[in-house]
Amino acid sequence: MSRPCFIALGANLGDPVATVTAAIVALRGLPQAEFVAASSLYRTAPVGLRHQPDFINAVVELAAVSSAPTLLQSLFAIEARFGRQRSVKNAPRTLDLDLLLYGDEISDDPYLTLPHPRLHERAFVLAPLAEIAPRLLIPGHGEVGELLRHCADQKIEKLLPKAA
Ligand code: PH2
Ligand code: MG
Ligand code: MG
Repeated sequence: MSRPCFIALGANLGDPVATVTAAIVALRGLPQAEFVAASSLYRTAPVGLRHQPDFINAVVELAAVSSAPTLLQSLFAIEARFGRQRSVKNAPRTLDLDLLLYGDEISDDPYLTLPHPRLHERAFVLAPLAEIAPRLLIPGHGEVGELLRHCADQKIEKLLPKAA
């Protein structure tokens, strides 16, 4: 049985548009999950650590057949392939892949908290998520579209698709 799962992509070092675009291709190729949908790319102001470049963000939906920890390992492997180095929390990064939701699984394990503990308050996650799943319910918080309306003060801009 497969589970609907949602992955947030974020990048703000190097060429973030190229990286996020290539990371979506990498997620499509994961053997343990089927691709369902990808959002547009968004340019977003940094949340948390302020003085760093704007981010490019997007969200992908997969139908996963592996367990959540196994999927997470695959996400770490893709991050590493794109040169991710871990330093301080919220530091600039070449690629960040966060597992937002894994079916209706709820977990307070600090290694993998589900749903992602801050997703309901971040426009850079909610706007791309609302594009592909506006009625999705975030357990304990409510509907994605409604949560996004509460983040109207956060600066985000949808990028136009590149002309062929
Ligand atoms: N990721 C963070 C912290 N702040 N801000 C934006 N705009 N986009 C991100 O992806 C992001 C962030 C931690 O992962
Ligand atoms: Mg993150
Ligand atoms: Mg992360």
